[in-house]
Amino acid sequence: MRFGDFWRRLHVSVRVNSRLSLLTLITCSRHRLSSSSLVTCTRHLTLLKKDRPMDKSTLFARLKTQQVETPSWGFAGSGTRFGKFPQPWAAVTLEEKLADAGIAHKHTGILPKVALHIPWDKPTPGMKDWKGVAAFARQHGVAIGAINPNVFQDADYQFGSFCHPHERVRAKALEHHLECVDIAKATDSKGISLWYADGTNYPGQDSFRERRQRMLASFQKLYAALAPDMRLLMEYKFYEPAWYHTDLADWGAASLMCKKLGPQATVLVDTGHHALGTNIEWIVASLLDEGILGGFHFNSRKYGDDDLTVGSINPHELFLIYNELVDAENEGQATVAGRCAGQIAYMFDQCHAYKNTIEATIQSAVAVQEAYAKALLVDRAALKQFRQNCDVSGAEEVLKEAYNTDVRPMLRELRESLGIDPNPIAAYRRSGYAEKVTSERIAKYGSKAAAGGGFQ
Ligand code: PSV
Ligand code: MN
Repeated sequence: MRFGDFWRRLHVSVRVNSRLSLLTLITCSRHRLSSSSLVTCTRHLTLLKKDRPMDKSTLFARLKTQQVETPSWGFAGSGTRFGKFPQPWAAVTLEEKLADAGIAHKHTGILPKVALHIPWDKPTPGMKDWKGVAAFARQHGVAIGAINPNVFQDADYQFGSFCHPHERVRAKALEHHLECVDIAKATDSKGISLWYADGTNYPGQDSFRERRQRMLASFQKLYAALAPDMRLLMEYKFYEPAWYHTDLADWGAASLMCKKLGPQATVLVDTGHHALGTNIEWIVASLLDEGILGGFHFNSRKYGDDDLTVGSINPHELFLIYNELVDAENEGQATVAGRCAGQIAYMFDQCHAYKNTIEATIQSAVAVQEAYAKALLVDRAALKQFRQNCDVSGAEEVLKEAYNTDVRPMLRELRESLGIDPNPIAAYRRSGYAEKVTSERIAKYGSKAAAGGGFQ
């Protein structure tokens, strides 16, 4: 068949029955089209929007399952490592952080939990204790998410926490972790989120292997204290604040540690914790395949662990990550990856030194919704077929087709169906909440409110 005849036939077949989209794709690929003809092929695909791989009600049902935890510290004042800036709207107490988190959830509908960082977060006198914290959170429409121990600020941890050469320091770090397990029990939280600044700054400073063994021994004691429905979410990061080596530098180190501990130990991917150019979506796929991916800290970065608003720098990367997650989710209980994907704790980990904290949180929520929606739109049957045919551009075009879809109208409709304003940032600005808390907090803390507390 001549090429022109092929396209004429294809065009007719598309018009006759839009349900032929998969067939169309397969035909395109069977005919080994050149890349320029694939562009035309893709143009034809755009005619088939009605024939999306997922129908609207399934798509909306899936989107409604999306939930992300906000970090309490994301509502607090912050700055750079060189200084802090006055952010008069920033929350200082845990009550204020939870109230702000409740507002971010109210405007997005996908942020129902708040991760706590201990001891940055403490019950206020009005809350009395950790049960009171959970009750206060509920009053603001949110629940308590992962509990983050902090073993990186106290002077005792200068040379490490779980890896420290001194038993006294390791015991102190363990005690703090056990306190966090108790906090999780009291607040009905199911996750202990772990990150270690442990590492060395100069060659020869300490034994790599001994540090690793000390860390494992501490983790084993922590693991033994977990409730059966709790999980460890182990974060890795390749550098900072240690500049020579880091004890949990990458997903391999974290995975090995988790495997030694048991099924309640899982790896957490913080998108800012990789060397530039690292293919994070491949790491995500690998961890899913091993059934060991436990959570995410989403944020954006340009250079290092920049903690910028999700989706602000590389939304395509976020889409590719979600593409792997959806691929696994679609397998449901049938595979290790599918079961793993169903249990992931999604969180943001970012600070907002230059933006209103709640607006940045809302922007992040919208960014993950868009990435997830686009990933759900990937025509997986077509992708599979193109892959099978080793049709590289065909497969890539399937992803581009989904990525380039404007999902904003769909998400506006979704929000309306949930009784939420379709434009969350505008609704938040109209609500006057920022002005209200800014004047209240200036009255309470002065005009330099939250200028000095880091993430606290
Ligand atoms: C470390 O850079 C990290 O990503 C960990 O999750 C910490 O707990 C958090 O940032 C503190 O901002
Ligand atoms: Mn993190």
